[in-house]
Amino acid sequence: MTADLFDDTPSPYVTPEVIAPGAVLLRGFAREQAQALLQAVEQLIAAAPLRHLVVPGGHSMSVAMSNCGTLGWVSDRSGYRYSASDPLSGQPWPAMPACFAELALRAAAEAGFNGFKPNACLINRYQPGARLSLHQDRDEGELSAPIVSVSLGLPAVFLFGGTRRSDNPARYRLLHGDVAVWGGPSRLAYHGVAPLAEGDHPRLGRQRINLTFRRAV
Ligand SMILES: O=C(O)CCC(=O)C(=O)O
Ligand SMILES: [Mn+2]
Repeated sequence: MTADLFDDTPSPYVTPEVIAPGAVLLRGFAREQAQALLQAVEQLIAAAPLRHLVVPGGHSMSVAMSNCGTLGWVSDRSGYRYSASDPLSGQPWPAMPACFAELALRAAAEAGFNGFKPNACLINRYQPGARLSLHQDRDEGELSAPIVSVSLGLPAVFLFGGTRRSDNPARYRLLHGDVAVWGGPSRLAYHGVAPLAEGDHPRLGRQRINLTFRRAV
């Protein structure tokens, strides 16, 4: 059996694991779709390349990002916001592939949030050492919709705390095909990703790809 076949074994998904009110891990939920998702990611980042955004403080993020959908999350020295076009090209972001929207809708429903129609998908690429410090996703305007977050490639340690920055976050190991969903009372929970450990994933090598689906206005 080749490493690649092993990587695409059928989903071991069983049931949601509740990590906080309104927040669940769906372990293995996206495993069967992973290959299709990654093929789509390759096309998307050929059209709208991954880039290290600058934050208002002036430093570049260690995570490289791109977007698809009608709106994309961007950052520069003036702040964070959603933009209908890619600042690199001035062109609209690539459309959200049907397989992305379908997976996000199903994952949200599995977590108890019916009718999720994301219009923004942030594509995050982590290489070893890259991290995302504790933050809230609060640039969306539309806070009644959940966040759906899909992990592909190398394992990561996901930090998930409460709605106050001082709440000590719990740590969860997220693997290829795992999906996290948070909304309702956890919609503004602080979360982040610890520095990515070295590794060699059979499909993605030294990378982790995260797809974060949101309803932005
Ligand atoms: O990479 C992850 O698992 C989380 C990404 C995230 O929190 C974000 O993009 O806002
Ligand atoms: Mn986030």
